[in-house]
Amino acid sequence: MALTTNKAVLDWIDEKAALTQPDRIVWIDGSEAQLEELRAEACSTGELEKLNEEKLPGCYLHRTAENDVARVEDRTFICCERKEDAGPTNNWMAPAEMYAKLNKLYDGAMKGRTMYVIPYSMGVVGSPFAKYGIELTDSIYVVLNMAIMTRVGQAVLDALGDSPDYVKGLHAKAGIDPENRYIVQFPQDNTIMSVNSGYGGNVLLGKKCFALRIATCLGRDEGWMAEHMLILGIQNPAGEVRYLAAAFPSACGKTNLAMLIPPAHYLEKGWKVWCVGDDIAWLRIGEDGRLWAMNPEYGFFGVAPGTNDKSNPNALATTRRGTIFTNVVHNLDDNTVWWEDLDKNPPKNAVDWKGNPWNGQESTEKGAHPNSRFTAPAKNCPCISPEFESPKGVPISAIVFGGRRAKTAPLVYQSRDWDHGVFVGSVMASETTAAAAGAVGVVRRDPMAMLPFCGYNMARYWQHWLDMGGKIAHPPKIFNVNWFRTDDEGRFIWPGFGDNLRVLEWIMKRCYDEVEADETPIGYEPRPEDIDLEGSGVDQETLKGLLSVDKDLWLEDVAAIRDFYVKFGDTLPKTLAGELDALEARLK
Ligand code: OXD
Ligand code: MN
Repeated sequence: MALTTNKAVLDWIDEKAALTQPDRIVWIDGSEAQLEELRAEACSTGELEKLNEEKLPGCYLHRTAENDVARVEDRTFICCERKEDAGPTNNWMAPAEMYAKLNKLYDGAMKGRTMYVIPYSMGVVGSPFAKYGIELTDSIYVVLNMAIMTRVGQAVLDALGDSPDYVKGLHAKAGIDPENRYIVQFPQDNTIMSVNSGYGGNVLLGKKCFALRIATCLGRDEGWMAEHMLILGIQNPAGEVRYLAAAFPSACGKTNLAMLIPPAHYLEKGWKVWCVGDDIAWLRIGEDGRLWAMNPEYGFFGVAPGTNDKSNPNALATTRRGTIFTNVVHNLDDNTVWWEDLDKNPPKNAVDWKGNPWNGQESTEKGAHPNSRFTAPAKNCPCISPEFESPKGVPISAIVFGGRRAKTAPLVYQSRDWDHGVFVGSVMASETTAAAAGAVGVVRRDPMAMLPFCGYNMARYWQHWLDMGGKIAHPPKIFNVNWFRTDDEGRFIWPGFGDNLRVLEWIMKRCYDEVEADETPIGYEPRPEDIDLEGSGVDQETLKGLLSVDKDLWLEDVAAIRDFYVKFGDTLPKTLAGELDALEARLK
């Protein structure tokens, strides 16, 4: 039975049901009883496996198809009327053409299946900052993941009332055919269509598709920002909590930073770090003229391999109950899960991510897929912020950009002002590591870590950033960090992980005018004596090296940035071209 009388919602569902032809339609009310029934049904068909209730209460294992293990950027489209509005960094097709193509793929795709109607909220239900969506899907796995990642159910429909203002999402697994897999955003219709995939990043439509791609367009039109950023609160010994939002390309330790545990010396003094979000921030200007950030999600969709008691004990603790694991190793001895680098004791009697028998003591093959995931409730996190459910979010003092650079970027620098900070974000880059296929050390530009997530022309998105700067009375200060400088043997110089708090402390002091800085051609840098190194194993000389700026390397980077900017032609904001010229002049 329908859970709403909202005509816009009912008409749209009728239309999509006529297209996909499911045998039945089930509305997700958000109750634990209904979710429990769905878990049982998924276990009975093998879609999920129930894990050891004592060791991992409420946890389940799922395997995707082998050809369906990651986001598919080459099959992700932004469909607006004019190609130029999608910009040079997005795949584009005209909406009419894409709808025609997709409608053929959805035609009868749910025959013999159930269509689940998931009403969900990005943000606290009822908050003026929340936005609502409805995802139609034929996958119980999607329903159960959405119920962890977002707030779902009747309360969302009640809050939506009769309004047609919601984001429409249609997902059908169809044949999981990679040749016909499409992840498509239609910003003008607030519509998302995903077909032929069952992998989280492609099918949990609230996440990248809505909260970033569609939301960037909403933010542009409504005067706010949707960003691929973690949100962190840093509590100093005086008990005062200051917040930052930070964007990093993948493989830069974003989840680890979001759940950072302070070094012993800081813990003794009374420092604490609170996680508000690990992936997405919606930023709005508050009545006080500051920028406020809220995490629109309700859970974490984290990469499992590499998560362990040392790298991220908070993330590991978060996954110990109510979690869905995807494509990890199944340990048959005690019906638990394992992944590479969880510990040094891989199970012998196990099943790998492909569903084959696997002996971790002997096999040379990886047991878990490198992109295997946990979907875990944010509230499980031992350091989840008391402000996590705050309807208006938290006030942001600093925005931090980062990347993985072996030599160029120093440990930390502060931008000269907002416009220069936008420039710093627009040229964000990371060097490829041996972990990824392809050449090592190749610089990939990933502006604001948004390259695959910006729902419109990236150059106009930069202009939106610049425009926002003019509207925020008390804008956050903007910084860049690089935890990944290496020595001549290729070893990391900075210890990273919890020790990154030493840098964040300096950043926060800068935001509150509590510390001086040295002006350099690239921005403001710490005086080495202003970073607390006690117990870090790093001495002041080494820190000086980490803060050094090699002008020749920077001039090479300036040339590379010019090449990158050329792609955007006339749409490139003049302010950014000016910032690049000014940087070059300062370096010379
Ligand atoms: C993610 C991503 O899964 O950025 O969060 O790819
Ligand atoms: Mn992400």
